[in-house]
Amino acid sequence: MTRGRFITLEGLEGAGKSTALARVREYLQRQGIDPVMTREPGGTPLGERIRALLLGQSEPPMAPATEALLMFAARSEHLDKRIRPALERGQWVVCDRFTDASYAYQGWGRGLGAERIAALEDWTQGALRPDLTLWLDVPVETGLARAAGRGEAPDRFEQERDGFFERVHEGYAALAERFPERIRRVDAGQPLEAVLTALEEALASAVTRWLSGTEAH
Ligand code: T5A
Repeated sequence: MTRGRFITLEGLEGAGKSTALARVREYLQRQGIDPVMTREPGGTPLGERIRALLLGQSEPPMAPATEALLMFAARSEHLDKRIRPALERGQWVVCDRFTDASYAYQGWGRGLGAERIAALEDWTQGALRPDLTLWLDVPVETGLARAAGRGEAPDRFEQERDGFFERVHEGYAALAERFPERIRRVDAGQPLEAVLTALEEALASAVTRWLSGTEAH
C-alpha cells in the first residue's frame, strides 16, 4: 500500500485558511481523492482539549516553553491517532496548520528559536514531514483586520501585540526560503477569488506530478 499524501495549510490569522480548506477538499474530490480534513492544535478529542487550553485566556501568562510543549503534546496524539493511521491506509490528509506554525509562532514569535522546535519535531514526528505546504502569505495588518472583522472575541494569540505577528511572518518567510520544494507561497493579500485560484494552481501542479507517478515519496 502506498502511503497517502500529507498536505498542510499555513499562514497568519485571517490569511483565509478556513476558506481555502474547502477549496482544497473540492479540488481533491474532483481528482477522486477523499481526504481526511483535520486541524492543529486539535484533531483528536484530547488534542481539542489541549487546544482549548492553548487558545483560552491564561493568567498568569503561559510560559513560551509550556505553549510549545502543549502544541507538540497535541501533535503527538494527532499523529498517533489520526495522521499516521490515515497515511498508512493510503488516505490523503489535509491539515489546517502543522509544525511550521510551531516554528513561526513559538520559534520566531515567542523567541524560543528554531533549534528547540527542531528537537521536538524530530522526537514527535521521526522522518514524517508534509509533502506539500500551502503558505497563504498575507500582510499582518490585512490578516488581523480580517480576523477582527469576523466579530468574534479574540483568542489568546489574536491579542498579541509588540511585533509578535511581524516575527511570526518573518518565521514563515524564512521557512519558505529554506524549503522551496515543499512550501508554496500563495499571495493571500488579493481578493478571495484570486487567492483561491492561485491556491488551486499551486495544489494542482503538485497533485498532477504525484498522480502521474513522476515523483516518488
Ligand atoms: N498555533 C498553532 C501555534 O502558535 N503553534 C502551532 O504549532 C499551531 C498548530 C490557532 C492558533 O494557534 C497558533 C496559531 C493560531 O493563533 P486557529 O483559530 O486555528 O488558531 O487559527 P487562525 O489562523 O487564528 O484561524 P483564522 O480563522 O483566524 O484564520 P484563517 O482560517 O486563515 O482565516 P479565515 O478563512 O477564517 O478568514 C478570516 C476572515 O477573512 C475573510 C473570511 O471570509 C473571514 O471572514 N477572508 C477574506 N476577505 C477578503 N479577501 C480575502 N482574500 C479573504 N480571505 C479570507
